[in-house]
Amino acid sequence: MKVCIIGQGYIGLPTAALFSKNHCKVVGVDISEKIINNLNKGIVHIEEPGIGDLIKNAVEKKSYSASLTPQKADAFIITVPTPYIAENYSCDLSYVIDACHSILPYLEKGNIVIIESTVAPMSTDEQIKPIFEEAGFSIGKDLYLAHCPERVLPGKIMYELVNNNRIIGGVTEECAKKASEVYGEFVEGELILTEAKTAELSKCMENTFRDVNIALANELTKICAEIGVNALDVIEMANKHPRVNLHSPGPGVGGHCLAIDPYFIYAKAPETAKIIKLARDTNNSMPDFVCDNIRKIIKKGKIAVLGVSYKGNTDDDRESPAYEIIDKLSNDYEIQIHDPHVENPNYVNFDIAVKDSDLILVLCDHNEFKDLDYNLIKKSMKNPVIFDTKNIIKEVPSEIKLYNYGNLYE
Ligand code: SAJ
Repeated sequence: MKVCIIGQGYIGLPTAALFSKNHCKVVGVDISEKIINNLNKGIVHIEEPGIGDLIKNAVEKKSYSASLTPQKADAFIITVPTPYIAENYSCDLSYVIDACHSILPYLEKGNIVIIESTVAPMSTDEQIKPIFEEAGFSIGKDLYLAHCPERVLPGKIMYELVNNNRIIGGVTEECAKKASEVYGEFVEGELILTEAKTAELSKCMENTFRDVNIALANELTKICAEIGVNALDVIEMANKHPRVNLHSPGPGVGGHCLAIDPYFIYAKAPETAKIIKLARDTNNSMPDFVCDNIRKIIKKGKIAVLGVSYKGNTDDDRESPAYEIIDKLSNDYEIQIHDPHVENPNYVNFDIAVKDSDLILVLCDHNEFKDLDYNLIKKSMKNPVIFDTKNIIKEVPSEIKLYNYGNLYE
Protein backbone atom coordinates (compact mmCIF):
# COMPACT_ATOMS: atom_id res chain seq x y z
CA MET A 1 0.00 0.00 0.00
CA LYS A 2 1.22 3.53 -0.72
CA VAL A 3 0.32 6.16 1.86
CA CYS A 4 0.60 9.93 1.51
CA ILE A 5 0.60 11.77 4.84
CA ILE A 6 -0.04 15.51 4.86
CA GLY A 7 1.68 17.16 7.85
CA GLN A 8 4.95 15.80 9.23
CA GLY A 9 4.63 16.95 12.84
CA TYR A 10 4.22 15.14 16.16
CA ILE A 11 1.59 12.75 14.72
CA GLY A 12 2.23 12.65 10.97
CA LEU A 13 5.90 11.79 11.20
CA PRO A 14 5.60 8.90 13.70
CA THR A 15 2.65 7.55 11.68
CA ALA A 16 4.75 7.73 8.50
CA ALA A 17 7.59 5.92 10.27
CA LEU A 18 5.32 3.04 11.31
CA PHE A 19 3.74 2.57 7.87
CA SER A 20 7.28 2.51 6.38
CA LYS A 21 8.43 -0.01 8.98
CA ASN A 22 5.48 -2.22 8.05
CA HIS A 23 6.35 -2.46 4.35
CA CYS A 24 4.23 0.39 3.00
CA LYS A 25 5.61 3.02 0.69
CA VAL A 26 5.20 6.42 2.34
CA VAL A 27 5.46 9.99 1.17
CA GLY A 28 5.41 12.56 3.96
CA VAL A 29 4.28 16.04 2.91
CA ASP A 30 4.93 19.29 4.76
CA ILE A 31 4.91 23.00 3.91
CA SER A 32 8.34 23.60 5.48
CA GLU A 33 11.20 23.23 3.01
CA LYS A 34 13.71 22.97 5.86
CA ILE A 35 11.81 20.06 7.46
CA ILE A 36 11.50 18.27 4.09
CA ASN A 37 15.21 18.66 3.28
CA ASN A 38 16.22 17.38 6.70
CA LEU A 39 13.79 14.45 6.64
CA ASN A 40 15.17 13.32 3.27
CA LYS A 41 18.58 13.18 4.98
CA GLY A 42 17.07 11.16 7.83
CA ILE A 43 17.18 14.09 10.28
CA VAL A 44 14.03 14.50 12.40
CA HIS A 45 12.83 17.76 13.93
CA ILE A 46 10.67 16.45 16.80
CA GLU A 47 11.71 15.04 20.16
CA GLU A 48 10.02 11.66 20.56
CA PRO A 49 11.73 8.46 21.72
CA GLY A 50 12.33 5.97 18.88
CA ILE A 51 11.40 8.17 15.92
CA GLY A 52 14.94 9.12 14.81
CA ASP A 53 16.17 5.59 14.02
CA LEU A 54 12.94 4.56 12.28
CA ILE A 55 13.00 7.52 9.89
CA LYS A 56 16.73 7.10 9.22
CA ASN A 57 16.20 3.42 8.30
CA ALA A 58 13.12 4.20 6.22
CA VAL A 59 15.01 6.85 4.21
CA GLU A 60 17.94 4.46 3.69
CA LYS A 61 15.73 1.64 2.41
CA LYS A 62 13.72 4.18 0.34
CA SER A 63 10.36 3.24 1.87
CA TYR A 64 9.97 6.84 3.08
CA SER A 65 10.52 10.13 1.31
CA ALA A 66 9.51 13.65 2.23
CA SER A 67 8.06 16.12 -0.25
CA LEU A 68 6.59 19.60 -0.48
CA THR A 69 3.79 18.29 -2.70
CA PRO A 70 1.51 15.23 -2.44
CA GLN A 71 1.79 12.24 -4.76
CA LYS A 72 -0.67 9.63 -6.01
CA ALA A 73 -1.30 6.99 -3.34
CA ASP A 74 -3.85 4.45 -2.11
CA ALA A 75 -4.51 6.26 1.16
CA PHE A 76 -4.17 9.92 2.14
CA ILE A 77 -3.89 10.78 5.83
CA ILE A 78 -4.25 14.36 7.05
CA THR A 79 -2.40 15.25 10.25
CA VAL A 80 -2.24 19.05 10.28
CA PRO A 81 -2.95 21.38 13.22
CA THR A 82 -6.46 22.56 14.11
CA PRO A 83 -6.10 25.65 16.31
CA TYR A 84 -9.12 27.27 17.93
CA ILE A 85 -10.48 30.65 16.98
CA ALA A 86 -10.21 32.78 20.13
CA GLU A 87 -13.22 35.05 19.39
CA ASN A 88 -15.79 32.25 19.35
CA TYR A 89 -13.81 29.19 20.58
CA SER A 90 -14.59 27.30 17.36
CA CYS A 91 -12.31 24.94 15.47
CA ASP A 92 -10.12 26.54 12.80
CA LEU A 93 -10.34 24.03 9.96
CA SER A 94 -8.32 26.11 7.49
CA TYR A 95 -5.22 23.87 7.53
CA VAL A 96 -7.36 20.74 7.11
CA ILE A 97 -9.33 22.34 4.27
CA ASP A 98 -6.09 23.47 2.54
CA ALA A 99 -4.70 19.94 2.93
CA CYS A 100 -7.86 18.46 1.38
CA HIS A 101 -7.60 20.83 -1.59
CA SER A 102 -3.90 20.01 -1.97
CA ILE A 103 -4.61 16.30 -2.52
CA LEU A 104 -7.49 16.77 -5.00
CA PRO A 105 -5.27 16.68 -8.14
CA TYR A 106 -3.77 13.35 -7.03
CA LEU A 107 -6.96 11.52 -6.00
CA GLU A 108 -8.19 8.54 -7.97
CA LYS A 109 -11.31 6.39 -7.71
CA GLY A 110 -11.01 3.86 -4.87
CA ASN A 111 -8.70 6.05 -2.73
CA ILE A 112 -9.20 6.46 1.00
CA VAL A 113 -8.93 9.85 2.73
CA ILE A 114 -8.50 9.88 6.49
CA ILE A 115 -8.65 12.95 8.74
CA GLU A 116 -6.59 12.36 11.89
CA SER A 117 -6.47 15.99 13.06
CA THR A 118 -8.79 16.67 15.99
CA VAL A 119 -11.87 18.46 14.64
CA ALA A 120 -15.12 19.76 16.13
CA PRO A 121 -18.15 17.44 16.02
CA MET A 122 -19.87 17.41 12.58
CA SER A 123 -16.82 18.86 10.74
CA THR A 124 -16.20 15.79 8.56
CA ASP A 125 -19.80 15.48 7.36
CA GLU A 126 -20.57 19.19 7.03
CA GLN A 127 -17.31 20.83 5.96
CA ILE A 128 -14.85 18.21 4.70
CA LYS A 129 -17.09 15.82 2.75
CA PRO A 130 -18.42 18.61 0.43
CA ILE A 131 -14.86 19.41 -0.74
CA PHE A 132 -14.54 15.95 -2.30
CA GLU A 133 -18.15 15.84 -3.53
CA GLU A 134 -17.67 19.15 -5.34
CA ALA A 135 -14.62 17.60 -7.02
CA GLY A 136 -16.93 14.91 -8.47
CA PHE A 137 -16.44 12.02 -6.04
CA SER A 138 -19.26 10.02 -4.52
CA ILE A 139 -18.30 9.32 -0.91
CA GLY A 140 -18.64 5.68 0.06
CA LYS A 141 -18.76 4.59 -3.60
CA ASP A 142 -15.65 5.81 -5.43
CA LEU A 143 -13.87 7.67 -2.60
CA TYR A 144 -13.80 6.65 1.05
CA LEU A 145 -13.65 9.30 3.80
CA ALA A 146 -13.18 8.75 7.53
CA HIS A 147 -12.22 10.57 10.71
CA CYS A 148 -9.78 8.49 12.76
CA PRO A 149 -8.56 10.69 15.61
CA GLU A 150 -5.07 10.19 16.95
CA ARG A 151 -5.09 9.49 20.69
CA VAL A 152 -1.42 9.02 21.52
CA LEU A 153 0.43 10.53 24.45
CA PRO A 154 3.52 12.57 23.54
CA GLY A 155 6.54 10.75 24.97
CA LYS A 156 4.93 7.35 24.28
CA ILE A 157 3.81 7.93 20.70
CA MET A 158 5.65 5.05 19.01
CA TYR A 159 4.23 2.51 21.48
CA GLU A 160 0.71 3.94 21.65
CA LEU A 161 0.28 4.29 17.87
CA VAL A 162 0.73 0.55 17.57
CA ASN A 163 -1.00 -0.64 20.74
CA ASN A 164 -3.86 1.78 21.47
CA ASN A 165 -7.40 1.07 20.34
CA ARG A 166 -8.30 3.13 17.33
CA ILE A 167 -11.66 4.78 16.62
CA ILE A 168 -12.52 4.59 12.92
CA GLY A 169 -15.32 7.03 12.12
CA GLY A 170 -16.55 6.46 8.60
CA VAL A 171 -18.76 8.87 6.69
CA THR A 172 -20.47 5.65 5.55
CA GLU A 173 -20.08 2.06 6.76
CA GLU A 174 -18.01 1.20 3.71
CA CYS A 175 -15.73 4.18 4.45
CA ALA A 176 -15.10 2.88 7.98
CA LYS A 177 -14.30 -0.61 6.64
CA LYS A 178 -11.82 0.75 4.07
CA ALA A 179 -10.12 3.02 6.63
CA SER A 180 -9.75 0.12 9.08
CA GLU A 181 -7.83 -1.81 6.39
CA VAL A 182 -5.31 1.06 6.30
CA TYR A 183 -4.67 0.95 10.05
CA GLY A 184 -4.59 -2.85 9.93
CA GLU A 185 -1.13 -2.40 8.35
CA PHE A 186 0.43 -1.68 11.75
CA VAL A 187 -2.13 -1.18 14.56
CA GLU A 188 -2.29 -4.05 17.06
CA GLY A 189 -4.98 -2.48 19.27
CA GLU A 190 -8.69 -2.93 18.53
CA LEU A 191 -10.08 -1.11 15.48
CA ILE A 192 -13.50 0.21 16.51
CA LEU A 193 -15.77 1.16 13.63
CA THR A 194 -18.32 3.96 14.07
CA GLU A 195 -19.70 7.12 12.45
CA ALA A 196 -17.51 10.17 11.79
CA LYS A 197 -19.46 12.45 14.16
CA THR A 198 -19.23 9.92 17.01
CA ALA A 199 -15.48 9.63 16.47
CA GLU A 200 -15.14 13.43 16.47
CA LEU A 201 -17.02 13.93 19.73
CA SER A 202 -15.35 10.94 21.44
CA LYS A 203 -11.92 12.38 20.75
CA CYS A 204 -12.85 15.86 22.01
CA MET A 205 -14.52 14.31 25.06
CA GLU A 206 -11.45 12.22 26.01
CA ASN A 207 -9.34 15.34 26.33
CA THR A 208 -12.20 17.20 28.02
CA PHE A 209 -12.45 14.43 30.62
CA ARG A 210 -8.78 14.95 31.47
CA ASP A 211 -9.07 18.74 31.44
CA VAL A 212 -12.09 18.69 33.79
CA ASN A 213 -10.32 16.32 36.17
CA ILE A 214 -7.20 18.49 36.24
CA ALA A 215 -9.44 21.52 36.93
CA LEU A 216 -10.86 19.66 39.92
CA ALA A 217 -7.35 19.08 41.29
CA ASN A 218 -6.41 22.71 40.65
CA GLU A 219 -9.57 23.93 42.39
CA LEU A 220 -8.79 21.67 45.34
CA THR A 221 -5.32 23.25 45.55
CA LYS A 222 -6.84 26.72 45.77
CA ILE A 223 -9.31 25.61 48.42
CA CYS A 224 -6.51 24.03 50.45
CA ALA A 225 -4.34 27.16 50.25
CA GLU A 226 -7.34 29.14 51.51
CA ILE A 227 -8.30 26.93 54.43
CA GLY A 228 -4.86 25.62 55.42
CA VAL A 229 -4.82 21.97 54.35
CA ASN A 230 -2.08 20.09 52.47
CA ALA A 231 -3.60 19.54 48.98
CA LEU A 232 -1.02 16.92 48.01
CA ASP A 233 -1.84 14.85 51.10
CA VAL A 234 -5.57 15.14 50.37
CA ILE A 235 -5.02 13.83 46.82
CA GLU A 236 -2.88 10.97 48.07
CA MET A 237 -5.44 9.99 50.73
CA ALA A 238 -8.50 10.31 48.47
CA ASN A 239 -6.78 8.22 45.79
CA LYS A 240 -6.53 5.33 48.26
CA HIS A 241 -10.27 4.86 47.52
CA PRO A 242 -10.61 2.20 44.81
CA ARG A 243 -12.83 4.37 42.60
CA VAL A 244 -11.19 7.77 43.04
CA ASN A 245 -8.42 9.10 40.82
CA LEU A 246 -7.80 12.77 41.54
CA HIS A 247 -5.39 14.19 38.96
CA SER A 248 -2.31 16.30 39.67
CA PRO A 249 -2.53 20.07 40.11
CA GLY A 250 -0.03 22.23 38.26
CA PRO A 251 0.75 25.68 36.89
CA GLY A 252 -2.02 25.35 34.28
CA VAL A 253 -2.85 23.07 31.38
CA GLY A 254 -0.84 23.36 28.18
CA GLY A 255 -0.24 21.53 24.93
CA HIS A 256 -2.11 21.47 21.69
CA CYS A 257 -4.86 19.14 22.93
CA LEU A 258 -6.32 19.61 26.40
CA ALA A 259 -6.04 23.39 26.26
CA ILE A 260 -7.99 23.49 22.97
CA ASP A 261 -10.26 20.53 22.29
CA PRO A 262 -12.79 21.24 25.10
CA TYR A 263 -13.53 24.57 23.38
CA PHE A 264 -14.63 22.70 20.24
CA ILE A 265 -17.44 21.12 22.26
CA TYR A 266 -18.22 24.36 24.09
CA ALA A 267 -18.52 26.26 20.78
CA LYS A 268 -21.14 23.77 19.57
CA ALA A 269 -23.33 24.03 22.69
CA PRO A 270 -22.28 27.07 24.76
CA GLU A 271 -25.48 27.22 26.82
CA THR A 272 -25.17 23.58 27.84
CA ALA A 273 -21.43 22.90 28.14
CA LYS A 274 -21.14 24.59 31.54
CA ILE A 275 -18.74 22.25 33.37
CA ILE A 276 -16.50 22.08 30.32
CA LYS A 277 -16.15 25.88 30.13
CA LEU A 278 -15.71 26.28 33.89
CA ALA A 279 -12.91 23.70 33.84
CA ARG A 280 -11.14 25.63 31.08
CA ASP A 281 -11.51 28.87 33.07
CA THR A 282 -10.19 27.20 36.24
CA ASN A 283 -7.15 25.79 34.47
CA ASN A 284 -6.56 29.13 32.74
CA SER A 285 -6.57 30.84 36.14
CA MET A 286 -3.60 28.82 37.42
CA PRO A 287 -0.86 31.15 36.09
CA ASP A 288 -2.39 33.97 38.18
CA PHE A 289 -2.55 31.65 41.19
CA VAL A 290 1.16 30.85 40.78
CA CYS A 291 2.09 34.53 40.40
CA ASP A 292 -0.01 35.59 43.43
CA ASN A 293 1.76 33.00 45.56
CA ILE A 294 5.20 34.06 44.35
CA ARG A 295 4.37 37.64 45.32
CA LYS A 296 3.58 36.38 48.84
CA ILE A 297 6.90 34.50 49.03
CA ILE A 298 9.22 37.21 47.64
CA LYS A 299 8.47 40.85 46.84
CA LYS A 300 11.35 41.45 44.42
CA GLY A 301 14.60 39.90 43.21
CA LYS A 302 15.69 37.27 40.73
CA ILE A 303 13.64 34.20 39.79
CA ALA A 304 15.21 31.18 38.09
CA VAL A 305 12.47 29.53 35.99
CA LEU A 306 13.00 25.82 35.38
CA GLY A 307 11.08 24.48 32.37
CA VAL A 308 8.86 26.05 29.73
CA SER A 309 7.66 22.92 27.87
CA TYR A 310 3.96 22.18 28.32
CA LYS A 311 4.91 18.95 30.08
CA GLY A 312 7.99 16.98 31.09
CA ASN A 313 10.65 15.55 28.79
CA THR A 314 9.43 17.16 25.58
CA ASP A 315 10.56 20.20 23.61
CA ASP A 316 6.92 21.02 22.80
CA ASP A 317 6.00 24.37 24.38
CA ARG A 318 2.69 25.00 22.58
CA GLU A 319 0.10 26.66 24.85
CA SER A 320 2.48 26.27 27.78
CA PRO A 321 1.25 28.10 30.90
CA ALA A 322 4.91 28.89 31.66
CA TYR A 323 4.91 31.74 29.16
CA GLU A 324 1.96 33.52 30.79
CA ILE A 325 3.60 33.17 34.19
CA ILE A 326 6.92 34.53 32.91
CA ASP A 327 5.16 37.38 31.18
CA LYS A 328 3.24 38.34 34.32
CA LEU A 329 6.31 38.19 36.56
CA SER A 330 8.78 39.91 34.29
CA ASN A 331 7.64 43.45 35.15
CA ASP A 332 8.49 43.02 38.82
CA TYR A 333 11.25 40.43 38.91
CA GLU A 334 14.45 39.62 37.04
CA ILE A 335 13.77 36.32 35.29
CA GLN A 336 16.27 33.81 33.92
CA ILE A 337 15.01 30.73 32.15
CA HIS A 338 16.58 27.29 31.93
CA ASP A 339 15.08 24.46 29.87
CA PRO A 340 17.31 21.60 28.71
CA HIS A 341 14.73 20.58 26.06
CA VAL A 342 13.71 23.88 24.49
CA GLU A 343 16.20 25.71 22.28
CA ASN A 344 16.22 29.47 22.70
CA PRO A 345 19.29 31.73 22.56
CA ASN A 346 17.94 33.72 25.52
CA TYR A 347 17.76 30.74 27.85
CA VAL A 348 20.71 29.99 30.14
CA ASN A 349 22.24 26.93 31.73
CA PHE A 350 21.22 25.80 35.21
CA ASP A 351 24.22 27.37 36.99
CA ILE A 352 23.67 30.79 35.47
CA ALA A 353 19.92 30.69 36.10
CA VAL A 354 20.38 29.81 39.76
CA LYS A 355 23.28 32.20 40.49
CA ASP A 356 22.26 34.99 42.90
CA SER A 357 18.59 34.10 42.53
CA ASP A 358 15.99 34.56 45.27
CA LEU A 359 13.63 31.83 44.11
CA ILE A 360 13.71 28.77 41.86
CA LEU A 361 10.35 28.29 40.15
CA VAL A 362 9.74 24.79 38.79
CA LEU A 363 7.08 24.92 36.03
CA CYS A 364 7.70 21.65 34.23
CA ASP A 365 8.47 18.07 35.28
CA HIS A 366 11.51 17.34 33.11
CA ASN A 367 13.51 14.43 34.60
CA GLU A 368 16.52 16.75 34.89
CA PHE A 369 14.69 18.75 37.59
CA LYS A 370 13.79 15.80 39.82
CA ASP A 371 17.18 15.67 41.50
CA LEU A 372 18.71 19.13 41.57
CA ASP A 373 22.26 20.03 42.65
CA TYR A 374 21.41 21.23 46.16
CA ASN A 375 25.03 22.08 47.03
CA LEU A 376 25.15 24.47 44.11
CA ILE A 377 21.76 25.86 45.06
CA LYS A 378 22.85 26.51 48.66
CA LYS A 379 26.11 28.15 47.60
CA SER A 380 24.89 30.03 44.59
CA MET A 381 21.41 31.35 45.45
CA LYS A 382 20.95 34.57 47.38
CA ASN A 383 18.06 32.99 49.29
CA PRO A 384 17.65 29.24 48.89
CA VAL A 385 13.89 29.08 48.19
CA ILE A 386 12.18 26.72 45.71
CA PHE A 387 8.54 26.85 44.53
CA ASP A 388 7.72 23.55 42.84
CA THR A 389 4.37 23.74 40.99
CA LYS A 390 4.68 20.16 39.70
CA ASN A 391 5.41 18.39 43.00
CA ILE A 392 8.53 16.67 41.67
CA ILE A 393 10.99 17.68 44.38
CA LYS A 394 10.40 15.37 47.29
CA GLU A 395 13.11 16.26 49.80
CA VAL A 396 15.54 19.14 50.19
CA PRO A 397 18.33 19.84 52.74
CA SER A 398 17.07 21.80 55.76
CA GLU A 399 18.81 25.03 54.64
CA ILE A 400 16.49 25.20 51.63
CA LYS A 401 12.86 26.30 51.94
CA LEU A 402 10.61 24.30 49.61
CA TYR A 403 7.10 25.47 48.69
CA ASN A 404 4.73 23.26 46.75
CA TYR A 405 0.95 22.87 46.53
CA GLY A 406 1.02 21.16 49.91
CA ASN A 407 2.11 24.14 52.01
CA LEU A 408 1.18 27.41 50.31
CA TYR A 409 -0.70 28.55 53.42
CA GLU A 410 2.47 28.53 55.57
N1 SAJ B 1 -1.57 17.90 33.44
C1 SAJ B 1 -1.84 18.32 34.73
N2 SAJ B 1 -2.23 17.38 35.64
C2 SAJ B 1 -2.37 16.06 35.32
C3 SAJ B 1 -2.09 15.65 34.00
C4 SAJ B 1 -1.69 16.59 33.07
O1 SAJ B 1 -1.73 19.50 35.08
O2 SAJ B 1 -2.74 15.28 36.22
C5 SAJ B 1 -1.17 18.90 32.42
C6 SAJ B 1 0.19 18.66 31.79
O3 SAJ B 1 1.22 19.20 32.56
C7 SAJ B 1 0.03 19.38 30.45
C8 SAJ B 1 -1.45 19.12 30.11
O4 SAJ B 1 -2.07 18.78 31.32
O5 SAJ B 1 0.24 20.77 30.57
C9 SAJ B 1 -1.69 18.06 29.06
O6 SAJ B 1 -0.85 16.94 29.29
P1 SAJ B 1 -1.34 15.41 29.19
O7 SAJ B 1 -0.18 14.54 29.45
O8 SAJ B 1 -2.54 15.21 30.02
O9 SAJ B 1 -1.88 15.27 27.70
P2 SAJ B 1 -1.29 15.59 26.23
O10 SAJ B 1 -1.87 16.91 25.80
O11 SAJ B 1 0.18 15.43 26.15
O12 SAJ B 1 -1.97 14.40 25.40
C10 SAJ B 1 -3.40 14.27 25.43
C11 SAJ B 1 -3.75 12.80 25.67
N3 SAJ B 1 -5.17 12.67 25.98
C12 SAJ B 1 -5.60 12.00 27.08
O13 SAJ B 1 -4.87 11.50 27.88
C13 SAJ B 1 -7.08 11.91 27.24
C14 SAJ B 1 -3.38 11.97 24.45
O14 SAJ B 1 -3.83 10.64 24.60
C15 SAJ B 1 -4.02 12.58 23.18
O15 SAJ B 1 -3.68 11.85 22.01
C16 SAJ B 1 -3.47 13.98 23.04
O16 SAJ B 1 -3.90 14.73 24.17
C17 SAJ B 1 -4.00 14.60 21.75
O17 SAJ B 1 -3.24 14.68 20.78
O18 SAJ B 1 -5.20 14.93 21.69
